[in-house]
Amino acid sequence: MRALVSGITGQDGYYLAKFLLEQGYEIHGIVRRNSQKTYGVWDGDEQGKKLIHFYYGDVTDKTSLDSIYREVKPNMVFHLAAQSFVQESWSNPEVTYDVNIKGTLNMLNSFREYTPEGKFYFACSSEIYGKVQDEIQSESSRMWPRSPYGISKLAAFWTCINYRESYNLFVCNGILFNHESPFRGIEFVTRKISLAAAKIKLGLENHLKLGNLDAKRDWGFSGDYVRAMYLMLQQDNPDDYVIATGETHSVGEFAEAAFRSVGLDYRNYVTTDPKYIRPAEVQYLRGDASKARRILGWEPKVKFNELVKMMVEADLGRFSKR
Ligand code: G4F
Repeated sequence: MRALVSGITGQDGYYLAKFLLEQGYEIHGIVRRNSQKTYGVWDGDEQGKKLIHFYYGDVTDKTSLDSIYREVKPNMVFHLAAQSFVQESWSNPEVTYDVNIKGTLNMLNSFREYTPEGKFYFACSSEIYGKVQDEIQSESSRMWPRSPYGISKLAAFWTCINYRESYNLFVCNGILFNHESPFRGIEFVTRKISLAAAKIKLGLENHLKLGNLDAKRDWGFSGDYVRAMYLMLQQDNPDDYVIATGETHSVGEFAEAAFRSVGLDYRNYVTTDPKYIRPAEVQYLRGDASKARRILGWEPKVKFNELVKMMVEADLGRFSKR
């Protein structure tokens, strides 16, 4: 079995490829050419990197995708590449729309042209619920995105459904709620906090500036969520699934737990800075993954406190070695 993964250099691409390798898959990943020849998370795993077939390409460049699809002829496509930072999407809405909407359309068109018998997974997001209308959000909840990022994911979500219905393709949307790990980018709040808690503990820094401490998220572990992506493509029929833990915590609670795990009180170190407040906030997310539980047999394994601890310990390890 051959899997093609866009966004392979990020957190989810890394966990997904590791998981698929264990299942005996051959992994082909699309990487954007850059002058430093960096491979994201894989640069910390030279052994793992050797097992992946990398191709230079860009989801906004259909010509590059066509030649990759022609060469790889994947049985499964996992389209994870995105401009994934919500805050950035207000500064760069056009890039966000190009990468997230046009990029998805390009991936689907190449898929349709070269491997229509294959299976396609799209990394959609709980940001599509935005100004939530239900206490707990499921596949049938009303969608009300609050950022250019959320809008782009909603447009791509409907594009995937439309391709499934119009051309009878096996295309699934994973509506993933926030999922984190020690490989999370440092611009996201959980990693920003785990890094700061570790550095403050080691005496390398003395404070942390955050934005909205009251925003609530349903945070799970990326390593658990990539299993759900795989399971969606093992079914007989394509469908859309919410993937979430069902628990919600505030940013302040995350900071509290992270600092507590190194014996510190976050209130002595965390201040708020208006620079990190968003023009329109998604105040609350909590997902209902009962459909994924029922049909895919999927369960998250890592609990909130374990996730926080895992991230802080990894950052302590990284910085105490220096
Ligand atoms: O960590 P965040 O930047 O993640 P956000 O915006 O929820 O988006 C992530 O999850 C989505 C799934 O729901 C993905 F689709 C998306 O690609 C990404 O992975 O921010 C989380 C919350 C927000 O409410 C934000 O306002 O944390 C709040 N926050 C408070 N202070 C902060 C900060 N966020 C960041 N990034 N930095 C802060 O200093």
